[in-house]
Amino acid sequence: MQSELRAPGWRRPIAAACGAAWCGSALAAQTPDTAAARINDPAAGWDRLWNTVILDITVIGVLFALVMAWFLYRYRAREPGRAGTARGLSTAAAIGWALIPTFVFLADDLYIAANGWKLWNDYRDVPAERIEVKLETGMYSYDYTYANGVRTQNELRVPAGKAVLLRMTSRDTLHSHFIPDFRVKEDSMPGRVTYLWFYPKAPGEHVVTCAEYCGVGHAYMAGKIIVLPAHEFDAWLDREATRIGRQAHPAAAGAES
Ligand SMILES: [Cu+2]
Repeated sequence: MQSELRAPGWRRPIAAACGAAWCGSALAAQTPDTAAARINDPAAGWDRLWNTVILDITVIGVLFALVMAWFLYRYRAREPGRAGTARGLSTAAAIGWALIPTFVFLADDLYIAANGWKLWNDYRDVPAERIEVKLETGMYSYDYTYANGVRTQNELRVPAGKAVLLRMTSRDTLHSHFIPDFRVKEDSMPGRVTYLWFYPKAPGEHVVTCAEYCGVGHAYMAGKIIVLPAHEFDAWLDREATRIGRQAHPAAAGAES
């Protein structure tokens, strides 16, 4: 099961090389070996990457604007009909002016792309310690089914401190399961199982919303994630299982039959 939820092998060497550029990964070796430490949650990484992109395009944009403004001022027409007298560049200088800025900006783009690739690979590798919930989307609801058969609609309860994997499909058209707080979003579609995972660290409530236009009720297709302390979640799941006449634990169900 784990193998199908890992990035393909051919991407691993590239991801590893990209990882060398990712300064945050150096900290991983110093983190204690707890369940939380073993979960490589890319959520914070997406924020860092977003901030890097915003900083880069701001610096580049301001730099270009200043240079352009200076050129406009410096080489302005001082009298009507006057022709410019600028000297032409040598071939070497012209090639240098074209190539050097290109490679400077390309290097920055590749650095950002490499970090994005590394994060995406982290995200596609689902932690082994997790709970799994099936999700069927439809116009216009999110229908969740837990491993013990408990079902909920538009409300997903999960335990704090455990990775949650959703295996998703759709009964009608394309939908999307977007949880902004956890920085995850994935489409669900008919005839195919897609997945997403997230790592809720603390109790609380989080919005789920559809991010794929799916029909006239799309704007109302929303739900919530309720993160409970682990013992409260277990108690709730057991209660619900009892309520629908099933046993929460397969072993107990086997003992009764
Ligand atoms: Cu939708």
